[in-house]
Amino acid sequence: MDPKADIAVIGLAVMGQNLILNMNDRGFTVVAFNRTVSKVDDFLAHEAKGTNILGAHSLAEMVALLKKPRRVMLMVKAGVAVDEFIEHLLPVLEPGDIIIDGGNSLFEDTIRRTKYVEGKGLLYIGTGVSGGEEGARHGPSIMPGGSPAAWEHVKPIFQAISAKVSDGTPCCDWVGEGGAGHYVKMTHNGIEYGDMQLICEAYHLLKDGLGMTADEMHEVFKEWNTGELDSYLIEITRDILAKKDDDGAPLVDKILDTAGQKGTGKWTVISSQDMGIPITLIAEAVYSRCVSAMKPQRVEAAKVFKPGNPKFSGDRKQWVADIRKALYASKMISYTQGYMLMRAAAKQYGWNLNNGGIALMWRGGCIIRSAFLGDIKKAFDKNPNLDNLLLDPFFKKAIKSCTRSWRKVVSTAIKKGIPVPAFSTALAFFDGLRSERLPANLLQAQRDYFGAHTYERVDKPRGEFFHTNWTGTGGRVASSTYTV
Ligand code: NBP
Repeated sequence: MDPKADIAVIGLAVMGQNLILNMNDRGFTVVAFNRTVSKVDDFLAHEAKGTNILGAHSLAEMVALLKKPRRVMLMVKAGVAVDEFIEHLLPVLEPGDIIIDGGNSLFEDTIRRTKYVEGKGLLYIGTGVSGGEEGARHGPSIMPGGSPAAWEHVKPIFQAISAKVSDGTPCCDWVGEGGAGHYVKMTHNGIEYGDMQLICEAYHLLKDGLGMTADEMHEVFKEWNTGELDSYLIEITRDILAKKDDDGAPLVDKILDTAGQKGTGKWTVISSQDMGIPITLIAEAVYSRCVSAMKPQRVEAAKVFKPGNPKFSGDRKQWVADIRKALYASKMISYTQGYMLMRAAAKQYGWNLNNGGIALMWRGGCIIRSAFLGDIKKAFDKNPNLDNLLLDPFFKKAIKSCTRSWRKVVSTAIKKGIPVPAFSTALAFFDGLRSERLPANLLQAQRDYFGAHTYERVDKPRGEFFHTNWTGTGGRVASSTYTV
């Protein structure tokens, strides 16, 4: 067998198959393998028929077909399947060869695997791939991290198959060492949860607050997709609202209102807790899916706590404009929080993240692609060390122009009993952020009262800690201080 293949892809489910076809279209020779080997022949006989794609029936056969350094990409279920394949691959590969995990792996696993594989003399890449089936086939957003020495070997393939922005720049660049690629992909998915929840809350307000039909809402989202909210998720919402079931009724109305999740939103929130970064909007988006899944309890509670009239009064056109602004402002908060998280993670794990590059990678191909990410890219181009997105002049002005509508929408939704957890947590975060003084002075007093946790004083330098014997019966010993 001639070693003529540029790359091997293991895993012939939806992502693997489409990435292989994409690589083939770009002129790369790909060898396909799958745990259930019969799927290789099936793929060659159908989807890959007439292409240059090769099939292998064993790992040894696959490896023999690869040019050196060998590039082997796993597109299998995240978790043990990746560890198992690494164990099977190590004996058949050589030092300098590259194992790539393109699945949605937890970044901590990628940190561990990078070290492990590098320890065996090979190189490792953990890469986020976003865009679903369509993206994988025609151009995903690709976020690679891992062993820096591997990048030059995968760069030509990854950048060729990735989505491109309008000037042709690929939505794929090196993210950073170790688990950086999967961390950025995880944050992308968390932001995706947030964007979807925001759109769902806007839909809820239009539907119940304004009593709009699916066709009317289709027109609203169509209009929204032409401006600052222009994005893939608004676009598919527009199309979903126009879709009719066989009986001519809107299909969306027939879909059970219980949301599923695969865990990447949860991972983002867990990491934010570890890092002490408030990504409140993504957290609410994850919890909102959990609330939606409590359908039987909701049905019972709805009988007991009957909702009142949810209808908004006043100018409908104005309400639509206000909801649009509330959505835009909340979205700015969500991305601000997401970038705060990535910044903290980069500091903690020693990654040199390129914030503008991340916006560019997300600009096309992935589920959160939007015009908005172009504005974020510009903000980081102007100031690569921007601490907080809201402090960029463009976003400062943009959020100021939305606050009146945002407060009106959130307060009216609360009065009318329409849940808007993401809109309202975004506003609460914004108000917290712009409060020079928060009530945490009282909180520190409480902590010191019951646990001798100490506090700092406004009239003393930072870093000096005080303890008060609040009751006169406590001891003189304070608890140690630490920050979570
Ligand atoms: P799946 O996540 O459904 O995985 C299917 C593949 O994993 C098959 O090749 C299957 O082999 C293999 N596999 C399983 Br399942 N358990 C295995 C095990 N214990 N050992 C070895 N192989 C095993 O496929 P997918 O939806 O194409 O996703 C692939 C990866 O890409 C996942 O990590 C996913 O989270 C990620 N991703 C998916 C999307 C999407 O939109 N679907 C988007 C972005 C990223 P078999 O054929 O023998 O069962």
